[in-house]
Amino acid sequence: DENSVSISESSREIPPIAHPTPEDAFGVAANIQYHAHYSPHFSPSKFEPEQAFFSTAESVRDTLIQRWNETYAHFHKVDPKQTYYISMEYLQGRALSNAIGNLGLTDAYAAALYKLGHDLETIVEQEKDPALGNGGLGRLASCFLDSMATLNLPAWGYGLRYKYGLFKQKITAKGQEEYAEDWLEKFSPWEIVRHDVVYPIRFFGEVLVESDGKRKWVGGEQLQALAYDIPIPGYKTKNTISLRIWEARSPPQDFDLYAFNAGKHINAADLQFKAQQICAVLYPGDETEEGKLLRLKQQYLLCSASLQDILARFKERRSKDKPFLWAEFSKKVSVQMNDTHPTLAIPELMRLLMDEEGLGWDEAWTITSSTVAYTNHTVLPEALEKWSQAVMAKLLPRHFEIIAEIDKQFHALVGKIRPDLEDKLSSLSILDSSNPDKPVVRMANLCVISSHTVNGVAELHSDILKKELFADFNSLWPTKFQNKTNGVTPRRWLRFCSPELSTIITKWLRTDEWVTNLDLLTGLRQFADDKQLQTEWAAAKTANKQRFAKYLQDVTGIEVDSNSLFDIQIKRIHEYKRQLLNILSVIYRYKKIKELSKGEQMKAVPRTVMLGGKAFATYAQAKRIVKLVNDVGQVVNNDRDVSHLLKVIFIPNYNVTVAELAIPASELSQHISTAGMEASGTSNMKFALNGSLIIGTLDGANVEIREEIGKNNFFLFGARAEDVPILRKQREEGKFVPDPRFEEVKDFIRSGKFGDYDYGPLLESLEGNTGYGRGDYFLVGQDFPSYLEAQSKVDEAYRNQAHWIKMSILSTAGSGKFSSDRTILQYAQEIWKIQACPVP
Ligand code: B1H
Repeated sequence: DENSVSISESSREIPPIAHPTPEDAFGVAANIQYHAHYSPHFSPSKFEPEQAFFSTAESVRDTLIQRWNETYAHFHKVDPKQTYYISMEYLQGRALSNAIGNLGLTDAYAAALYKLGHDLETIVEQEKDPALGNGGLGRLASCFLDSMATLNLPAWGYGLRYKYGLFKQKITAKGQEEYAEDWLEKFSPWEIVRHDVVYPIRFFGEVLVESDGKRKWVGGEQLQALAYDIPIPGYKTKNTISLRIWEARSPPQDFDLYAFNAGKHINAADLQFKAQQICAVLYPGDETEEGKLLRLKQQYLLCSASLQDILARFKERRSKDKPFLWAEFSKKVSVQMNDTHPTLAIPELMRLLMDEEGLGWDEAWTITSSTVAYTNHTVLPEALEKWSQAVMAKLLPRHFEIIAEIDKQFHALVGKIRPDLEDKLSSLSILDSSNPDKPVVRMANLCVISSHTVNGVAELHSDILKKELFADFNSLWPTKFQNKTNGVTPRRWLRFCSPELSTIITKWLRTDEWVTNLDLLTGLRQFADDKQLQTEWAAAKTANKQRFAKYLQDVTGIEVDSNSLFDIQIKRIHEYKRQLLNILSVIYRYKKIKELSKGEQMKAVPRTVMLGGKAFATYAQAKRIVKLVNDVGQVVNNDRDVSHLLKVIFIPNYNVTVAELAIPASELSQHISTAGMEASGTSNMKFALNGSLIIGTLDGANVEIREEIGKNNFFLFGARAEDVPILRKQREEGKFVPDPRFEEVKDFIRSGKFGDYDYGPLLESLEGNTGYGRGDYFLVGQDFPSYLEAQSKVDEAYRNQAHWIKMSILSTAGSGKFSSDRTILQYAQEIWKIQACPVP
């Protein structure tokens, strides 16, 4: 009859998955159209750039999912030792052009979009830049993921799925204003929600001691962490790894239907609301107790969900044929903590092994301490995390117990093997109760004590860790400390952001292998004097300058002369990074230009000074610096006597996308932190790689960059790290005699030339001990004269364009060391002990 279905024998045959991996323009276009029709997010009548972006991204995603699955299955089969990189921050930047570039499908997608009436460039610009991080530390994590995938390493990232990333910065007459950045407003095409990957997360509650002495954490609030995967494709490899980000939610059954029906709508959704708050924003201001608690909740959610996931995968990979031994754990798993923010991974792993898996303390400790490693990214005392013991004990009572026990055993160990260090214990211990009003947990000490390896991020920084910050730990465990100089991915930061320069490099090196073997760039050295290369190089730089000038005109309305020297400082606004030193010298330059005769003006080098960066919303001094830069720009750019020789532009809303435009256009970049304070810096590497010369101090990775590209190609100035404490002391003692030019500039600001905004607090911070600030703690006055001299050398050098271009070529040629592929390979070999596992 009509309703019966006839099933033949052959209907049991399983068809292959009809997966759409189109590689030619026609197939790609068909696939994009498929998504436009059958994965609709908009009304069907529209196929404008925005719709085209989402359909294109979904088409790319098909290929990424395919490769992600194959990679996961391959890792599962081979069961290699795997690294998990845990970070509170990632700054991924836009994904579309990077993904099709890594897949080698850029031309196919460009041609496909052309068929559909669009151009790739416009489509790429539709994508939001997800800013799930603050600055260098977050961008480093993203460069590392790119290198892990490209090197075929069995490695994954874990992070948090903040609803709102770092704020959007707008500049108004008042200075910086912050607006929420809703990167998920229209959903992200790159994340794949895993409804089956959900873990319970507990807060508060209490610890019960059971009859056998076992401890059990019960009660409190119970939430869940839900996994979202962002596929990370390697360059020219099938391997596609994962950035798994967690979202907090309340357990579904927790929606109190009875309360809701009884009209108590808000009560019913209480836990849902609490869960939403946890992942609402990146680093909520932690001035208040509420804010601090939220940040600790975020850190714990990240660590607990990630460790539960890691344990589940460890078990899953050996449940079939192999009997499973916990002692094997650290031969299969390595965990890297990106600064102290994920420190709770340590007590959480201990808790899971003891309370959930039934291991004893000693066994759990051996496993934990041979699994976790810690990267330190700063020596600034205010950035070294300390949590109130009371807050920790309340939110995470079991973890606080475990931390106290680790501390106790550490004390016993020191007593046993290094009694000479016992009088240092007050500074080495994890729990610091020296201030009875505010006992704290020192997260860095917990990390150093529990990790098998601790590393700094540049030679100088790692030396400071060994000789100063962690000197006593270093004497206790000298082999624990390592250096891993940071790096950046050459894919995003040269190959894709400057196709013009890339083409020239490939042509002269006769290979594009430099994209995965950046040391090959040294091959450019032999051509540095070649007129033909110089001409091509200059043309590429000019094209990049023009592109950026157009962008600046669009966002600021200011017209930029593409023939002027492009001088750029882009990074978070912080006193130690000394944007103030930069703008004070710009003011000096402005004054001097005004004093020149017409004839002298003809000889001056025209410059466009650009600064960009976000100031933390509650960092008043940083916000004053932003305001000053903008006020100086207003005056200088509207002064017809000088504006042909000097422009000052504040680049608004600095982020990864802006960096990709600015760095290739830069000719001079500023990395001018007080020596000893910038752990590494990573934009310095991106600029050097793009042939932008550096004016800088001997700080962080500048030291190594200067070594690699040659002293003559680096504009050096300023005090050395070892002299900084002495100079500060002299300053305190009133022995510092300021340069008259420094006084002249401050007076000029005081005169009201740049408006009536109160710059008092900013200027006072530059004085000796005036009460405000720390008496020019950052040594702006000290370094001002040598900075001006270095700037004059820049002008002089720029007058000889052929020589400048040669230096620019040598800068790129010497940047091979700063590939994150090199960095990650060192982590893999020297810390993680993992090997490549390429998908066949
Ligand atoms: C770096 C941070 C950082 N170091 C605290 N430390 C944060 C500290 O919001 N917080 O609480 C956020 C970030 N970030 C940077 O790491 C260094 O300053 C750079 O010099 C370095 O290049 C970068 C990557 O290693």
